[in-house]
Amino acid sequence: MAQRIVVDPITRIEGHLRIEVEVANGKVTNAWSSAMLFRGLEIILKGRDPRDAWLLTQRACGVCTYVHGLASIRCVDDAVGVTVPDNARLIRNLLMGAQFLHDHIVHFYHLHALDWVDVVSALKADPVKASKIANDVSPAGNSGPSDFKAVQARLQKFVDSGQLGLFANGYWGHPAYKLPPEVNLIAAAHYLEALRQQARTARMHAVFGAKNPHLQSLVVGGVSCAADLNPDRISEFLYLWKETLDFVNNVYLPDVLAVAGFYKDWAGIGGTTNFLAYGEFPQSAKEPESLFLPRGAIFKRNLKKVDGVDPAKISEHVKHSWFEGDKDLNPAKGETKPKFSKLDTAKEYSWMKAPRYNGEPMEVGPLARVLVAYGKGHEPTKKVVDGVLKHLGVPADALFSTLGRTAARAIETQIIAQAMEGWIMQLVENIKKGDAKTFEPYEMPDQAEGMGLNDVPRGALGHWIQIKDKKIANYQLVVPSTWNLGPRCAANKLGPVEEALIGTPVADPKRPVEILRTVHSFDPCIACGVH
Ligand code: NFC
Repeated sequence: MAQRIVVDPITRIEGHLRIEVEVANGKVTNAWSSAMLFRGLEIILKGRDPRDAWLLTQRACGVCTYVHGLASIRCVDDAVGVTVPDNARLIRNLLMGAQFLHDHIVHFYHLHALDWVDVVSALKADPVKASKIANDVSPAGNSGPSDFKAVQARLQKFVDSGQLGLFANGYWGHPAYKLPPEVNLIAAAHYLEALRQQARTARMHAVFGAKNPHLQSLVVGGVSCAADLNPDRISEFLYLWKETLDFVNNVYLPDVLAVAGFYKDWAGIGGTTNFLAYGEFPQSAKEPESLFLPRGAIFKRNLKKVDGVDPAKISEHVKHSWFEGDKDLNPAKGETKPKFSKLDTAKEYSWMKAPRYNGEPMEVGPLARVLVAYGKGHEPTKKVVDGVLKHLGVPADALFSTLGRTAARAIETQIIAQAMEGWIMQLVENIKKGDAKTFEPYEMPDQAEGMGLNDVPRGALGHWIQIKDKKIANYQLVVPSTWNLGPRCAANKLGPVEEALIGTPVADPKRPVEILRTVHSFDPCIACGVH
């Protein structure tokens, strides 16, 4: 007989998410994803100066702290018709690159790893054996047995105190955990190391953005950190970038591969059907042609055909959401009229709208970006993806899964980190030539429309603005977590996370760690998603 399980709230995410599933014969047969908070940024923005929109929208989130700032600035750049100088493009790319590195390291170690790693089991590990395994996985990332012993002692202290602190309330000892104690110990040690590394990585934002979270250096027409284009600041950025790149190469990617080797069954669980990437990192003023990570849409998992993206095909549905009406609107003409009733999975059950592309639900995020790039034959992506598939001994089809999504995030972290070196060097070359321009003047029109498309850690992000009398007449955000975690649409098609959950095994309905694995693999941010 089918049984309903509710996980509310899902923790180790940003914001408040409720997941309800139906389980029959040990597998999920139906799922509902509910965002349980409302923000109202689109309403707050009305009537304000378009130049302030980025400061307000950046507050949509403290995790992807920069991305709404950039989406908004690009949207207003588009509305006023300004092309930013090369240095501004490069600084914006470097800040966005730093955002990806920070976000993905935090996601893997601090938000997702404990779905796969049993920290309590690490107490049983042999530190000498752990060090030997760590050496086989990545000699450069290895610590000696005494370091592993010290980590074990720290963990033992947590356990003995009866207060597991940051490891509290895990499903420790659950049969779905498959790692040997030594690999659990390595991962637990790297969890702690990543806490230090993410703080270092975040400092890249402080170099050209004054602080993190919520950077200060964007302006319509460019960037305002002109005084920071000097050798000291650039070297500081370069140092932090190199330290992070080493961590990604020697610790993060090897850890993901080592853990994935024990969970290959998850290469057949948690997949979706359609994928959308706006692409990111313009390499010139020409978009989308110059984007380092390409733009594209994939339907029915067909990697041989990557379609272009037409923003006119985007719409947001509200039939199953707590909003007035039942129109499916393109965001250029979107509306935000909240109307709460009650949670009813047969009717309305979320504060998120349901974005659709050409009427279809689309997964966005690392997996979508990697698939689009791979399908388009993007060389840096092909090289890393083929290496990972070969290492794990799985076919490309394995990417359409929970494991594929988690691997794609690590894969793109390495690809983006490597590409950042070129952008830093271009900046240096420009300055050496005497080009220090960071801003292009513009006139605010009385009336205009604009659109800013970004691809950000959790996926495709778009902002749309209408300006009237030099003020914001309408503003809409269509956000990665809304694409991934939104509810059913007018045609009752499931949202991507709802689809991905179908077929997930659940060994113990009281401790549904398997549900967390798939939900966390999307790295949900409900604060962004409801904005
Ligand atoms: Ni918050 Fe996000 C932005 C989301 O749009 N979803 O990367 C993104 O948060 O993390």
